[in-house]
Amino acid sequence: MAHRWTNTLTHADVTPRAAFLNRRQVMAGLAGVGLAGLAQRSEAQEALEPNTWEDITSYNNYYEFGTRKDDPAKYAHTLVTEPWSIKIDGLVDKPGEYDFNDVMSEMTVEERIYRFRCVEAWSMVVPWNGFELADLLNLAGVQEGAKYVAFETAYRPDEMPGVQYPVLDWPYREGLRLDEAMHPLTIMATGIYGKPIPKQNGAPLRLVVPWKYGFKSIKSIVRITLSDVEPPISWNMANPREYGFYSNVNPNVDHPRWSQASERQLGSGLFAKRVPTLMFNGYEQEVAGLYEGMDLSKNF
Ligand SMILES: Nc1nc2c(c(=O)[nH]1)N[C@H]1C(S)=C(S)[C@@H](COP(=O)(O)O)O[C@H]1N2
Ligand SMILES: [Mo]
Repeated sequence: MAHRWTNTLTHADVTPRAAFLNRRQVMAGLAGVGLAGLAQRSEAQEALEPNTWEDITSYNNYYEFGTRKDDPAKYAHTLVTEPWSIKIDGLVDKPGEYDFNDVMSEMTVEERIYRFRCVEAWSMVVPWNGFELADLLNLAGVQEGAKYVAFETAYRPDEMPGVQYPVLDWPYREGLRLDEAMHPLTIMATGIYGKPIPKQNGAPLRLVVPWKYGFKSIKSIVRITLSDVEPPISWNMANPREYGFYSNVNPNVDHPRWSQASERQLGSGLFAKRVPTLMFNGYEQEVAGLYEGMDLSKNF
């Protein structure tokens, strides 16, 4: 593991449930203002316990396989992920088709436990395995003048039953500003819980940008293009009033049809707990600087 980020959680950071409950019991027996903050901190820590493999791989959004949450787990097995290559083009020194296995042999894979917040106001905590997108972009050599990175998912009507429906203008497209793409929190995930990432989660590699709504985290990527103009993205093309290019998690900017102030924290239990949504999904300290001086309600 190359380095650790303050908001990069590993299993070691997760408070075991029993220890947490004990501490709470101890605190309940104590009075004092100072302890309230401490109790709150433990609460936040506890909330970062990763979801189960079952949660993460059975409740998915991957519209190329259908729009129900259980469709991807049912149908994504038809996606052929071997061999796989990623076309990297545009403003790069070494454009071309990059074989997935060749890329993997160059990358350092780490575990990153991140909060994952969908624009639909549900969230999970996922223990991803992956490498920094910056490392891949540097492999291709980003040219002076590149300002944005565009991504495309595979479009394969024979393997993707959902693309016969015009839910989106396929292929699924996403984009980031170059500085967002180069940020060390931005990863290409290739695994979950130390296993290869399942097809319903975007095998063999998908983007994860933890401070943005989940739809920015585009799956099964076949193309990455560096350019000097903001690229069109699928959800913004479908509904520009509801989905902006930035889509940073922001409890103060509501979706036109629902509040973003809180979220349902999904768990394998019987019900989901409603918790307040954090600015930049809890990664404010790391990423707020990227948006200094911007009006976040306009650049939503
Ligand atoms: N190609 C593609 N990527 C996609 C989507 C999709 O429909 N197609 N859904 C997005 C949305 S809305 C979310 S919330 C996440 C869900 O990721 P998960 O299923 O791994 O939790 O994937 C994102 N990436
Ligand atoms: Mo989402």
